[in-house]
Amino acid sequence: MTEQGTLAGPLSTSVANLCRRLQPQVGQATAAGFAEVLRRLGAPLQVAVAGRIKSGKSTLVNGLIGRRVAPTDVGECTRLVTRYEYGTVDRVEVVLTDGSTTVLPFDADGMIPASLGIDLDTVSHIEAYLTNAVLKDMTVIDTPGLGSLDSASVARTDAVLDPTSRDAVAGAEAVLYVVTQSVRADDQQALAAFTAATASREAGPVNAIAVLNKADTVAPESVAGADGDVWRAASLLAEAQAASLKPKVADVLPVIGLLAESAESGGFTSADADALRALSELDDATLETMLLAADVFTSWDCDVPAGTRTRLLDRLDLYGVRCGIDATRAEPDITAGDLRRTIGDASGLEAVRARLNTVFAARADGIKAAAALASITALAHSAPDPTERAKVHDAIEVLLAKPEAHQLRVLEALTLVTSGAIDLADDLTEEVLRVGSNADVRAQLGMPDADREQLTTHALERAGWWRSFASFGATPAQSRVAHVVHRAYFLIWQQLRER
Ligand SMILES: Nc1nc2c(ncn2[C@@H]2O[C@H](COP(=O)(O)OP(=O)(O)OP(=O)(O)O)[C@@H](O)[C@H]2O)c(=O)[nH]1
Ligand SMILES: [Mg+2]
Repeated sequence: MTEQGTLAGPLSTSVANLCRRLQPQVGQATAAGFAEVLRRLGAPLQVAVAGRIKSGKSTLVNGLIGRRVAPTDVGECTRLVTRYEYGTVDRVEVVLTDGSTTVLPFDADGMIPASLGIDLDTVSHIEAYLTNAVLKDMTVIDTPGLGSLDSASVARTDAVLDPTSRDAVAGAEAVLYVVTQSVRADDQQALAAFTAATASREAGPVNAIAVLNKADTVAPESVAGADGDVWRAASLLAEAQAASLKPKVADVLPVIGLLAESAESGGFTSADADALRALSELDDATLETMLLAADVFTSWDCDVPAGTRTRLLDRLDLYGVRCGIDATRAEPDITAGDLRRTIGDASGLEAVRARLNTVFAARADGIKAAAALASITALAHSAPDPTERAKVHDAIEVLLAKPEAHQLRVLEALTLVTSGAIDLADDLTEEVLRVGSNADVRAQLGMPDADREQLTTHALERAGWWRSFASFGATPAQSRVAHVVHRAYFLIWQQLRER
């Protein structure tokens, strides 16, 4: 296969050029290795969705892809890793442990069948190729629930991730970690295990953001300062979780995966909109009673058929039903399409998408290039001909001296800081993460509204501060990071002046 897609940035381009230039000058085996490196460099970023059992991973995956394709809730597929990749025709393959593949038909609803009809012990994972555009930018890897409810196995971090999942997520370059209301000790362990399983890869540091899923089920009275508002309660809770998961993850964002799935995948139909309209015409007292609990909602005597109400509950749950009714009451002529958009907005998915784009897009170039360079180094190492080895090593040396290679040092610094290997004051840790995790200069400097002169002055000032911290105030380990941050600010300053 030849390389596909576009390269992630200047560093990946330099690495790709290196491969292409050297390819005709090396032996067959090394040249074939280069071809594989080129293919991976051009492939979309590999994002694994991980989290505890039944935290809503697959539902969220459907929301992100914009299609209800991943089986949720029941079925054996929730125990398998599924990779969702971009393809020109929809196709699902089961990959067996012996490396062979079998094509799997979609079920009647266009989903991956919940049951495969194949002995699960012989199955490695599932590959789904879909035409959905989102997958052009990232391959999404849905994983089985991490952790176990019994504390004995939870105690052993290794047991959190079974060997099959470990292999299939080993290629992950970024992680979307799904938590629910309470971040428990085993959540922390699962994340640590996941980080260990992926960080041992050449790809280097794992880039993780977390979502507080099922935000609709947060009881507002359980959160101080929420004023009875579910979304505010979830946001406050997510903030507290961010503090406890830091610096392992960049952020914790509240999200309602179920509403995202229903709004994005066409699960919410005009029949559902009609049902919400009928319910919105009920008197307040009846409605409040019905919305108390799921079984009351479906069993209460009312004109909307019970089956329709069950369907609404499946798609929206009580919180989503209330959102829909509120929107319909506020605007009685609202179209089904606008109602669907309102429900989509209430899911919080847009903020998750935006964050995925900033965190992962900012680092994709470095992540991809680091993995490629590690592979190239390994290829050179195993090349039989010493002149060939020297040629590749020289080319890598030249590449590492280029300004764009600075990203690799930034990634390394981020790994040191996020893994806790280096102790830095909280505000400095935050600053390193901000500079290293954003693509946009204003976001890197934390000055969204500043003009160019203010940005230039600030970048220069921080460059100076980090340089003197590197020389005077720091331990040797801190000093390494400080040099990298100093250089990052210097490059920002240079870039601002050149514009
Ligand atoms: N109320 C509510 N329910 C949700 C939400 N997201 C998922 N669910 C429900 O939670 C259940 C589990 O969802 P899944 O997406 O299958 O969870 P999972 O993490 O993939 O589960 P496993 O793969 O088995 O570990 C389903 O019944 C979903 O409908 C949400 O945001 N709100
Ligand atoms: Mg699942």
